[in-house]
Amino acid sequence: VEIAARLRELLGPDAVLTEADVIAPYLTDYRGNYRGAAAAVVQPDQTASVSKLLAWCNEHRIPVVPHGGNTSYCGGATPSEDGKSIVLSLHKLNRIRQVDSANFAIVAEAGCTLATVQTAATEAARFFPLSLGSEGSCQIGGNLATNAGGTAVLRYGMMRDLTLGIEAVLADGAVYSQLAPLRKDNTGYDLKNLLIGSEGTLGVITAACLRLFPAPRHIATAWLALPSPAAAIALLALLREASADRLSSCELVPRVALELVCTHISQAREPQLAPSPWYALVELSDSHSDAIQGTLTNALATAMQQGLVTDVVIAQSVAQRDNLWLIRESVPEAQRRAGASLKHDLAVPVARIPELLARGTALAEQLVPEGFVIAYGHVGDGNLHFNVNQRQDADAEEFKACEAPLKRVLHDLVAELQGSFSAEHGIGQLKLGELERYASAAKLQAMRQIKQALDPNGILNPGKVLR
Ligand code: 2HG
Ligand code: ZN
Repeated sequence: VEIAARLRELLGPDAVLTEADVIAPYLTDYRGNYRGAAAAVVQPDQTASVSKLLAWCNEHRIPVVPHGGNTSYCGGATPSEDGKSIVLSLHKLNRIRQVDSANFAIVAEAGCTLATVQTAATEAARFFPLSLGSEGSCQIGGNLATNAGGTAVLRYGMMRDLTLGIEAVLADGAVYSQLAPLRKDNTGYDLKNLLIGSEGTLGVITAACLRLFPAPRHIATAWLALPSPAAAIALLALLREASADRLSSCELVPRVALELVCTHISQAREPQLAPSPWYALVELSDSHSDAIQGTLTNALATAMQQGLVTDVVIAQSVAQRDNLWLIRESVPEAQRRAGASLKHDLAVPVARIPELLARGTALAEQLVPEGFVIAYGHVGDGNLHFNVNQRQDADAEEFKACEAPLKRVLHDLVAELQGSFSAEHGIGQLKLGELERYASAAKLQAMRQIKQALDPNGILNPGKVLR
C-alpha cells in the first residue's frame, strides 16, 4: 500500500494500477506457463516518468519488470511470485515521434505495436520489414528487448540489424539517448547493441530509431511441395542465386502442420497441390521491377527439373498470398488448439538443417511416444521451431514428464551441430539453466560483469537471462 501511494505521488494517480482484476493480465504470460505477483503495475506515458521511476526503485531496491505486448514464450515479462516487483508497462509510451523518409528512418516509442510501425512506414511509401505472427499485439520495446526475428530475417535481418539508435533508461534513472538516423557511429562501446536483446536486464528501452527500406512494390509468393528438407536447402541457394538475393522469406512447413491448420483455423484454405511430406512458403520482392514474378517462375521450373520441388502454387492475387501467409502464421495457434506442446527454438548453420531434423525427429520419437513432431519455421535462417505435440489419446502427465529429457537431448544435439538453443525467443526465465549449461565460462563471466556494472542493485528484471 505504501509503495503504491509513493508511486502515485511520483508518477500521478492514473499511472499506477493495483486492483487485483486490473493487474491480473500483467502477472501471467501468454502461454500460461508462469504466474507472478506485483506490488503495482505502472503505466507511464513519458520517458521522464520512466527515469523518475527507476531512480526511485534503484534507491529503494525495488525490482522492476518491463512489460510490452506480453507475447514472450520464455516468461520474460512475468514478475516473480514474491509480490515485491513493480511491473512497468510501456503501452502508453506509444507515439511515432518521426517518420523520416529522406533518411529511411522512423522514431517510435517502445509501446507502439509492431503493426503501428509497419503502417506508419507504409503511409510514407517506405517499408519496415520486421514481420511476426503476433505483430498486431507485440510491441517495439519487446521486439528490441528480445532482438526479435520472424519471417523476413533472411533478407533484412533481426531487430539489431534494423535499429539505428535507441533511447533507454538505465538502472539509476539516467537517460541514454541516441536517436539520430546514423548508419555509421564508431564512438566507443555499442550500448545500443548491448541493450537490444538484454530482455530488460540492463536498461529499459523507451524509444528507437529504426531502419526503413524502399517499399517492395512487386511481390511474388509461392507455396511449394518438396520431397525432403535437403531439397529445401538446395532450393534456398537456387532462389537466392536466381533472384540476386531478393528472396525475403523461405519458410518450411511439414504436412502435419498444414493438416493442423486446416483442422483448427477455419479461415485457412488448403493450397491445391499434391500431398507431400514437406512444403515451403517462399517470397521474392522488388521495389522496382515486376520481372520478379518471371524470376520466380523460371527458378521454380529449374527446381522442378532438378527434383527439388514436386508441385507449385504461385499466388495470383493479394488474397491468395494472404491465405498462404495465414497458413504459415497460424501454425502456432493451430498447435495450441490441438493440445499441449513442448517447444524448442533451435538454430543451426543452414546446411545442417536436414541433419537436425533427421536426428532430432529420431530422438523425439524414441523419447516421447505420447507425442508427434511438428518442426517448422525459418529454414532460410537455419531456425526451426522443433515442437512436439501431445497425441490426442495420450496421458498428459506422461507427456509432460518427457519435457526435461527431450530438451536435454535436443539442446545437446544443437550444441554438437554448432547451433543455438534459443534462436529468436530469448532466455527469459525459461532458459536460464540452459544458458548456464551451454554458454562458455568466458561468456557467462563477461555477462555477469556487465550486469553488475550496469545494474549493481539488481533491480532490472531480476531472475531473467541471468540468475
Ligand atoms: C513462429 O515462427 C513463432 O511462428 C512461434 O516464432 C513459434 O510457436 C512456436 O514455436
Ligand atoms: Zn519463429
